[in-house]
Amino acid sequence: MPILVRPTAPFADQKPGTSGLRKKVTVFQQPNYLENFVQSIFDSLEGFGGQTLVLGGDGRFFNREAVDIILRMAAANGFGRVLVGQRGILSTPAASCVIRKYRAFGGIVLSASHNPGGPHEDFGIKYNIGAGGPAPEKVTEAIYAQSQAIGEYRIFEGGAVDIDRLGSQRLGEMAVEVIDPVADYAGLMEELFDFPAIRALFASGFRMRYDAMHAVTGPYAHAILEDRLGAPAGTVVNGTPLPDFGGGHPDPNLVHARDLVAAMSGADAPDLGAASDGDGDRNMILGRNFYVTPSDSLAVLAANARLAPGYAGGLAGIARSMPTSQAADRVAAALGIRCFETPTGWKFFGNLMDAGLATFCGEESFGTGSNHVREKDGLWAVLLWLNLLAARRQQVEQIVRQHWATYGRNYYSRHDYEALGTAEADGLMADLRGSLTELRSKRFGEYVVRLADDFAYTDPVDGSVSMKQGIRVVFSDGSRIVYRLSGTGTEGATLRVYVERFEPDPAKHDQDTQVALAGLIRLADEIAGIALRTGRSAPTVIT
Ligand code: VG1
Ligand code: CO
Repeated sequence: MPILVRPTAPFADQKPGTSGLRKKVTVFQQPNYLENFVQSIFDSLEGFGGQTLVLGGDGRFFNREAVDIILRMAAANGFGRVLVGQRGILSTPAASCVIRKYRAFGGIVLSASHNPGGPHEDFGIKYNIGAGGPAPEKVTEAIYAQSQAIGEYRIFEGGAVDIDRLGSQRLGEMAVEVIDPVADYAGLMEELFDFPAIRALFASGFRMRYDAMHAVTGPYAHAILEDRLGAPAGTVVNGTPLPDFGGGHPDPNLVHARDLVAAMSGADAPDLGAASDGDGDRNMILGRNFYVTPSDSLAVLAANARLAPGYAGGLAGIARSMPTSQAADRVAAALGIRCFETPTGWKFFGNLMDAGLATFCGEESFGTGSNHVREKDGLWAVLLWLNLLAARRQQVEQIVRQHWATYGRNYYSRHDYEALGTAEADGLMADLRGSLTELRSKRFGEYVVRLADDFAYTDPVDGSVSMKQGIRVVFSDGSRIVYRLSGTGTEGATLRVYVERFEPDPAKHDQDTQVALAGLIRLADEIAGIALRTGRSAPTVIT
């Protein structure tokens, strides 16, 4: 059998970040670059001989080429079978669903998520474990270690697979099953949610606009919202996945989904607006003239979870990433369930879900999900919103305002400073770290520092420790400022500043978020010297 063993040498920059290895397409196109990383994944695993691998991606530029290489390498390394999405497509949550359903050994997901795509934009690759979730740190560290010691890789030459054609094929000794990327996932959604109630909602004239941003969720949204749930044709816009996402930035937030935001304003706007990112794991929820902060969305969904058949028995617990607002904690307290605070990145939720400690998880970065898979899931969040709108028959805004009236409002915003110099950003964080002791005893006007630290997390299930997960400055009234550097970018550094203030008084729930947080935003700059050190007078993106 034509298995070739090719000599190679390490690339120094193959350390996975918050969510896999993300680089410019041109970096991945270098001879052996992708091959090295894939071989490093396989070399760090044990016992996959004859087992099943799941493979798919968000359809961005270089997806097909990468699928072809990975299929050949899986065959040469001894996998028994690969389940690959037709045309090489699988959204991130669908990949997780397929890994779990078919008890695969693991999966490889090709995506740079919300980063732009195209010949000069970004590509990414991530390994997911058999439970369906992103590999935990000990696995990504092992992959990186392998990548720094690699001397050869194995690839099957000869034969070809047609990934456009559904069904079984062979590549050498290995079976390749080309699967419908939507069917398994859509079936799972139907088990979790009250489809008849949502169908009745649409039949009653409820209007929705779902912006797939020319990314992977288009086919999923067409099949589920329009075909199965009876939403009128045209509900899904930008529903054809394109390798460059139509030149856009497939990031569902107020800045990059501005067409949707515009369509959702005005008296005649649809009742619900939603969007997903490049690989389908993020979501943004809008009501008519109303934006739901992702942190609030997690809290509202948790408080209403029992309305969906899949969660009628209640939640075991909630988990949120540290920078995510504490709105969900209040719901957990009211429900009498536990709330966990993890570092940023979905990989930290896996153990909690596997151990039955958390049912819902969320991040401020437009990520929400549950234990139905082990990834965040954009369309899942949209369907849960639809389910609760169908059950409550209120507008999105009413539901959120009632939530605030019950639990209080956590005013929350994230300010991103993109494309900073790496040395400049590292210096800012290092100095902040150095000033923690001094900060601990400080008062800034009405704000008295109660805690200042660099967040460290001990996983309650396996005891693994993750250090340096973000600087937090917490004040005596519970307000917080959090600083961390992004681990998903491919150019320079991005500083993220997260600001939160709790307001219990319903009479004060009508303020503009930036106005309500103005004092803390000023303080965030004063403490870190952002403007002074970076010369930036305003953030690049505010969410
Ligand atoms: C960002 C978000 C984080 C999310 C990660 C992957 O990471 O802040 O919450 O888990 O992206 O999401 P960072 O390190 O850039 O802050 V996705 O949809 O890009 O896979
Ligand atoms: Co994503």
